[in-house]
Amino acid sequence: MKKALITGVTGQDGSYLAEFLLEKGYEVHGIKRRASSFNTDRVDHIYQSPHAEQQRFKLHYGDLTDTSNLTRILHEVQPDEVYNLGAQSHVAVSFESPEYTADVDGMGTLRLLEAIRFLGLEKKTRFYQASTSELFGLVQEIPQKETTPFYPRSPYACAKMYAYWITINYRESYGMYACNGILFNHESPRRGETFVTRKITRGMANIAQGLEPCLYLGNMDALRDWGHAKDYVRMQWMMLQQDSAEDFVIATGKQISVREFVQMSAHYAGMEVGFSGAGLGEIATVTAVTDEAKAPAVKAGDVIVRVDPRYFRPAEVETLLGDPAKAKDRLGWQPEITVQEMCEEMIASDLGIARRHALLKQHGHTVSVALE
Ligand code: NDP
Ligand code: GDR
Repeated sequence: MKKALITGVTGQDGSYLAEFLLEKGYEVHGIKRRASSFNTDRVDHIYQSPHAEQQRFKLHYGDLTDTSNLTRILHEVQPDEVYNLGAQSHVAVSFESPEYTADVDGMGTLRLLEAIRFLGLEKKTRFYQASTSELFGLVQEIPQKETTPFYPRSPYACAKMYAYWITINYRESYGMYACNGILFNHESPRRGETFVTRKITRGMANIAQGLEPCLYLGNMDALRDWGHAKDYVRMQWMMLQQDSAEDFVIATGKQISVREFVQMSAHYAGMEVGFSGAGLGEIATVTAVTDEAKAPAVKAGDVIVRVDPRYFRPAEVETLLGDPAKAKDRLGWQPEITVQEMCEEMIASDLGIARRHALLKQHGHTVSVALE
């Protein structure tokens, strides 16, 4: 039985990857951070009791800032594959906590690679690094592919740039099977609530159900190449099953704006919206309610989106569009879920949550619906 170790197992990708590897018959080990309350929501459905006879999913307390902890876990597990998905992954937050982001996202990668080498696992353990389209930042070429020059635009992207190169350096210096997946944005109902797609689907659902009057967003013009996390974790595994380690861009090859994602989300939540004004004064107004069962709390004329400069970033990545041709040609990988299907799935999930919250609220319970 192959063994995999996933850092960031409690995150969006970690949870989908753990499911995927368990289905493939792996023994899956995950590193979770100690928190003052449970933080395992995304993996609770695959949790296996340590008292069960054949436990194939095991969680270890750990942190990417803690070298001795990482070394001990690697020594104990002796994994065939390590997926380094753990990170302070929010670009805007990286401007608030640049040093911590560098420590976790940059140095954390080095700590893992060096622990693998120190333990003499460099010929056994294959290593996947969660690299990012944010490396392209101020884009130098459209669309972006494996050979496009980088121009990082945030502390997050700068930290990930170090991680990208140190992964290649360990491959070239020590013959490790270590590779980078340069993944463009990927989302799902499990996406963190403060990333823009989830913020929008959650916002539309809450507004439709009368839990919030209005959603506040930043740069509505930003263009992203959005795929589904389920498609992308499959590719993370495929990258570790090749004869030799290589780096791949993973993307859909299509992009839409934040504004278009708002329009699509509103549509699946039973509302049509129109945009007016510009810059800080831009608003989205409901032009029609198409499904009253989904959006009982909204009427035509309601303003449901406004721009708030607090969500602008000190340096912005305006446009990202990936070219996944290498992944398709070499590995036969193609995304199966479109952005429309993904958005519909996210809205369905968030409407379910919003309905439960609305019901609780009706019965006098306090519910947290903050849209941040
Ligand atoms: P999430 O933010 O959902 O998950 C991040 C995970 O990292 C969580 O499990 C989190 O733990 C964990 N983590 C955070 N800090 C530490 C730390 N100090 N030590 C150990 N673990 C830590 O991210 P995604 O699942 O969306 O992304 C996975 C990886 O892929 C990240 O590295 C991200 O930067 C990268 N990436 C993501 C893309 C995307 O569009 N989703 C695109 C390209 C790259 P906790 O649950 O306790 O917070
Ligand atoms: P990103 O994702 O920065 O691309 O990083 P995010 O969803 O945060 O932002 C995408 C774009 O939307 C604009 N935007 C807003 N963003 C947020 N979060 N909140 C808002 O209110 C808002 N309004 C507009 C942003 O300015 C940006 O242009 C994600 C993360 O998963 C990274 O870890 C990963 O590496 C990259 O994707 C690829």
